[in-house]
Amino acid sequence: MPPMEHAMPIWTFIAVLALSQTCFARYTKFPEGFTFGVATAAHQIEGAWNVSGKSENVWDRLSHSRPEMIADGTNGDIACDSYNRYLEDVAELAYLGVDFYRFSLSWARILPSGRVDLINPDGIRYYNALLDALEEKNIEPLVTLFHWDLPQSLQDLGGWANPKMIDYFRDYADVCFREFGNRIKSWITFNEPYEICEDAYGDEKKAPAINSHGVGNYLCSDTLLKAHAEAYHLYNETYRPMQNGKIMISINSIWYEPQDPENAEQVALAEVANQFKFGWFANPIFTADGGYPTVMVENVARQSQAEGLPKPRLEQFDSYWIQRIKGTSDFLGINHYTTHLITGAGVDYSAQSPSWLKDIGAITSMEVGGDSASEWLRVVPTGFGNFLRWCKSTYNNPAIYITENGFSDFGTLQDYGRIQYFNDYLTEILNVIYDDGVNVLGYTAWTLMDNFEWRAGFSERFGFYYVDITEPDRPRTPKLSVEYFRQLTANRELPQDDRFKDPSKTRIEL
Ligand code: PNW
Repeated sequence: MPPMEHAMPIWTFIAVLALSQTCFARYTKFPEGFTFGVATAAHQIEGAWNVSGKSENVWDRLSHSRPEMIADGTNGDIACDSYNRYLEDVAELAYLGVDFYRFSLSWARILPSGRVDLINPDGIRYYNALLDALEEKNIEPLVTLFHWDLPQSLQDLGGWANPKMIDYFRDYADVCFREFGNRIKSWITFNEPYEICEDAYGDEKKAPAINSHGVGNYLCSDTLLKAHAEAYHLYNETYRPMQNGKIMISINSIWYEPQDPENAEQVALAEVANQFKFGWFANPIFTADGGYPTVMVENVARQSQAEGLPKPRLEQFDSYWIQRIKGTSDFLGINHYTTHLITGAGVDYSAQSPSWLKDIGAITSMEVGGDSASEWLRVVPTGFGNFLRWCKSTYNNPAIYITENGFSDFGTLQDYGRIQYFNDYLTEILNVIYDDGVNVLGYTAWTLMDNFEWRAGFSERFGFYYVDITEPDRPRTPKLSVEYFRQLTANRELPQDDRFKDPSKTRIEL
């Protein structure tokens, strides 16, 4: 056959060039010093819910007393059995090649009464054993103090709606810093304050499902932000000089974008929604003025007045607390999964009265991006890039760690959807780092293995490893994404390997 028949016609060559501009990532290599990790949370993986001195927490209570509230009726009694199988966890982490492991401490395991009158030696032993195993594999711990599993005894006193929780949290943090701070150099106080305050107190999407909409959510945020600040100051003044670590908070965003970027009303409302969602907790800590976002204080005041209340349901912090809360995080910890749209002004019909949603005064829509197994999780990588640029400009170019990002499916081992999600979201990180100078220092994938996904039980799966919960020894099977992430951490570069591309997706044939 004459060689010419193999040559590429010029128009094909041009098409390939054009495609490479639009379809392929412009940047693939992560900057020097950028770190990778994966995350879990105690209640979602540990199990051993009532052994070795651990007491009941709010998720034990909800899943036992109201199992119909959990999609598949499961609970965290055994979960992934990490209390017994933590060495398997660490072996998997080592295989993934991560720099750090983000996990959380179970308050009810360390302090069964919730208070410091009794420190449970088995709880301390368990976390020390996990820390030993991580140290042996050279994996840095990044430890969350509170990932939603409040001791039920403290919930019985009102939980985060009770201002006394500021002291209880500080005391709990004190025990953790003292017991583990010689080897934990990175702390997170709270995981996702919005989900705690809005979902668990303002709604019933999370335990303890108080559903005090428009009231309990704001009582919670007052307490939680003060508790965070007190833990920060305790660390900063008492422990940092000896232990030399860092401490931050992880805030979740659903990023809101206008459905029509040309529509000025939608653009303005999207900003209001972002202030209500992310700014609620970020503004008090990461802005120069501090305090709750002005638009939030004003909107709630207006609504409260219309409701005939003598005082607004949310009030600005006084000047003491504004100062005390401001600047209390060494990094901006971001959990990000998804973007939703704002379609216009008005009261969302799903909004109860009063409520956070009604206080915003905007209509939201999820008609954007690709599907996942979770109703709320739409795949919109460009939203992530836009959100990170907004963080840079809104919070004066903070140092950022992505402390969670991930994708749910129903448990397939050939998890091309997850790989594509990671690849596209990581591409956005590279773009904002190199094109916009956003200071992202590290990335945490959610999650090591399929685990107890709160009210979704085990019906939505976010893990690198598939976990068979019908087997007593909870066997874990690597999904294809394990290989993807392993290649990423080994080369510090987005993997280009064809085997990570979904063969069922139509390819452009040249
Ligand atoms: C996080 N959203 O929750 C939690 O930190 C994890 O414990 C959880 O398993 C994981 O994400 C997956 O759900 C979120 O609506 C809940 O954007 C809701 C949202 C994001 C994260």
